[in-house]
Amino acid sequence: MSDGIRMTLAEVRALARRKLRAAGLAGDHADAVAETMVAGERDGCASHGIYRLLVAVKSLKAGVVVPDAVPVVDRPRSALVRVDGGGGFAQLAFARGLPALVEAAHTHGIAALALTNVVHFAALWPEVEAIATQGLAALAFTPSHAWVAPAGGTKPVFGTNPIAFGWPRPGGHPFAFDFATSAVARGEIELHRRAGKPVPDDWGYDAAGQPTTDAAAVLDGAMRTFGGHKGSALAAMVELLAGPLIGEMTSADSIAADGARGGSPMGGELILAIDPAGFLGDAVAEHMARAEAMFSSIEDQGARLPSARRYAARAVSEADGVIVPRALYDDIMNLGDA
Ligand code: NDP
Ligand code: PYC
Repeated sequence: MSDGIRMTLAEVRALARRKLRAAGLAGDHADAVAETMVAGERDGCASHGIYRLLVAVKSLKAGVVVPDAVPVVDRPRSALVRVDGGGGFAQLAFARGLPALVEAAHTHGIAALALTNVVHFAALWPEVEAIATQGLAALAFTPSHAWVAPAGGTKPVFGTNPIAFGWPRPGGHPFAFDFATSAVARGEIELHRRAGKPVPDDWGYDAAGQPTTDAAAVLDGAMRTFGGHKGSALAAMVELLAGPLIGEMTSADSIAADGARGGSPMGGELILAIDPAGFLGDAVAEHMARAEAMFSSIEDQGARLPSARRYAARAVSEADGVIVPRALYDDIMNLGDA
């Protein structure tokens, strides 16, 4: 096949692990990081699938990430869980904090998990999905690097600052969404640049502050928020909740700390988990049914739920595997082996 390589998910997982281990990442981190890349590729999220191998290896080679960091979990209050990731990738820190977050949410009705001192390059929906499958509503936020101009400006202040939400559904996949507060994830613009494709002229500005369709010029200039002032305010909220509130870096701090090494964002993530039984007690089933009625009223008119595309892609990938673009596959193979 000339334009892509078909791979099973097991092959994608093995490839990701091998390349991460070859780049010096400890085994437990390599396993956790590989899982999010497999999840992205499996669910048709190209910007956060196996493409992220190039990004993660770049961070490892640049010395931005501590390859053998040991996450340390503590409980500053009984409903608050904190994991100091020790400068490692966020995935293992999340995995180490998840059981305590779920337990605290079931105990108190609501709980928060702060990841600090982590390097973050991943999508957030695997995290809210993992929490929602345990019967909890979930919200997650993380800043990134200052790449995005506030509405009304043209100079980067915010990160691409995703917000993710998960809602448990009886007998089915959770309702979930996960999106950057920028017009599009930066990874999507990077994929346009790699493919030599123009971007829409409302995705960003060049370094002179002019709208442009040149992907490379947007990457060197400033991205735009989605929804004008609304996305801009949400981006600021993410900076505050997953930055100063948990003693962590803003996106401006992160890009300054990177010092032009080109690594992934450093800093924190805030994750909230809410147990519906906390407010509802025995009436949970009745009110969850009302949520289901709302989902039906969306779908019954032909609109789709967020994540419906992703779950459909998942079913196909699990049966047939995925197709990795040839140029990306070649770049991954050129990363070197142990
Ligand atoms: P998209 O615009 O691709 O998707 C946003 C969400 O909207 C998804 O949940 C998607 O569901 C849903 N959606 C899309 N179209 C429709 C529709 N027609 N009807 C209903 N729902 C719809 O996301 P972004 O480009 O903004 O972000 C991509 C990823 O990048 C995210 O996973 C995010 O976490 C990640 N990211 C990570 C960052 C980090 O710092 N770690 C920074 C920025 C982004 P579906 O998937 O089913 O299409
Ligand atoms: O695509 O904007 C992005 C992104 C930033 C960090 C991880 N992904």
